[in-house]
Amino acid sequence: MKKVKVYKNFINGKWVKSHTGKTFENINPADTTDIVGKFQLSDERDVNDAITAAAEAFKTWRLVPAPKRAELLYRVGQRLWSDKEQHANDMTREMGKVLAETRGDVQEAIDMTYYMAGEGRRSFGQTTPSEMMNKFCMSIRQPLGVCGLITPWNFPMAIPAWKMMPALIMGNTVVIKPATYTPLSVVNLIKALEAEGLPPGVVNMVTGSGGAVGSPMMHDPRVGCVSFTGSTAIGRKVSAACAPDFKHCHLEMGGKNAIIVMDDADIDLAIDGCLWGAFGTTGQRCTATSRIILHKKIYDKFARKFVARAKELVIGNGLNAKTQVGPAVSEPQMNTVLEYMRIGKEEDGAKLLLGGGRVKGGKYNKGWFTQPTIFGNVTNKMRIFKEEIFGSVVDLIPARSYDHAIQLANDCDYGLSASIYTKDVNRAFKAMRDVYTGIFYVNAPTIGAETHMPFGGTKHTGNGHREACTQALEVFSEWKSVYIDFSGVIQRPQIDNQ
Ligand code: UN1
Repeated sequence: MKKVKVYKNFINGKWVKSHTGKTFENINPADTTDIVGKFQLSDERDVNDAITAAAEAFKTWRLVPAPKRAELLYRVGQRLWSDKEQHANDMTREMGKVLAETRGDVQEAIDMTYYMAGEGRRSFGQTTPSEMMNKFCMSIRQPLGVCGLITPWNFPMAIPAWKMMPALIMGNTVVIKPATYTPLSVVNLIKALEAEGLPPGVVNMVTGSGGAVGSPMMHDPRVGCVSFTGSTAIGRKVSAACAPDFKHCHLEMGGKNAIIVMDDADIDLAIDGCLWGAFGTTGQRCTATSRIILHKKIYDKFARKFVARAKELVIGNGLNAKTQVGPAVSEPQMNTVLEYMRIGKEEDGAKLLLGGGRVKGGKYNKGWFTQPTIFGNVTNKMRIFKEEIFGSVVDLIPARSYDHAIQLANDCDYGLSASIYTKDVNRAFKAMRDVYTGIFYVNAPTIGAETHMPFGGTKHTGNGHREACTQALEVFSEWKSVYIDFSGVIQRPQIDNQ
């Protein structure tokens, strides 16, 4: 038998074992006989070590000039780019999504690294006149200290980079808890930082469960900021844990993203978009398309063509170049998706148009494969309309009119991403205004956000913050307003100048 590699935690610049002496296995979801590695099953003692190291490193890292911090990030971006193929292979093995997409994931990490490196020479504040004579006003950003990052398995390198790079460029230090299904991609990211000379303690990684690692991290008073991407249920707990100390708390949670296809849309273009939005990444994106709202005039035509195209999707191991849809990330995730397929079949009035179960037989038995599944005649009363599934299931929902379509799109607890397919520019602008989400697309699917645009959602998707772009800097810094009085006399604003 092949020897399984054991990976360690990264604390204070060293790769160390957990205090528990225990490990957990990282298993390839396309082939469960393939063990990707063993990782430390850590507990609060390891978290404590990591926070101590990060708090110590903060004393010096915060004083490194931001353009110098940026130079390190530029080098890290270049290194990730050179090693992209290896990182993509590792990621497909641990997460399951196809190689083209894991290359995209690494690229998104590179994009964010370069973008935030650029902020090293910007991080603009304001200078503004004072209302007093001989006095100067400016605002500057200051770091928060130790940032605790809790990252998901669906974008195993991109999302850690989304959080880590703005935290670092602002002068914070980091403790990261990677998702238990995909820690290798975070190890790869950290190795790039280490190889480029990151000082000890500036970034620390502790692997393990949410309860044993994430929870002590978010409760520790030395942590100034927690950034979390994951489910709304866990996000609520993170929010509650941060509240007593008023920590910065950034939450990026669920979605139930809708594409509206109007009667004047280019139907083939819309079908391409809906296939990619719904079944790309096996539907395991927060931004995945899970509701397709169709104007009644084109409902039948769209449904027929869409089902025919979805039937042709090639399901399999993401390492195979022909594969279009990989497995679910894990057995529990597959079971959740299968449960929603069962619920859908029992919903009163919904019609199963395609799929509805596990892909079985031959090589598929070794992995967690679910069929691309389409339900027709879905209404807003149904659970499959309302609840996030995070898998290869999509609803077709008939709408009477534009107004009805908008009402259906908004009739949802989440508000991450939405889209409209139409050739009518007036309608496109109206929809852009009327759909209450953080991201909106015209004639493109709900997935595919770029790193220099704010990323996040309304309602139960988020708590008002945004990742990416300069908005991410707000999460990882505090403003300080500075007044410099060079008059040599006491000056009282609002009093002496009236
Ligand atoms: C996510 O699913 O959590 O916009 C992130 C997209 C990707 C990021 C998705 N760039 O689909």
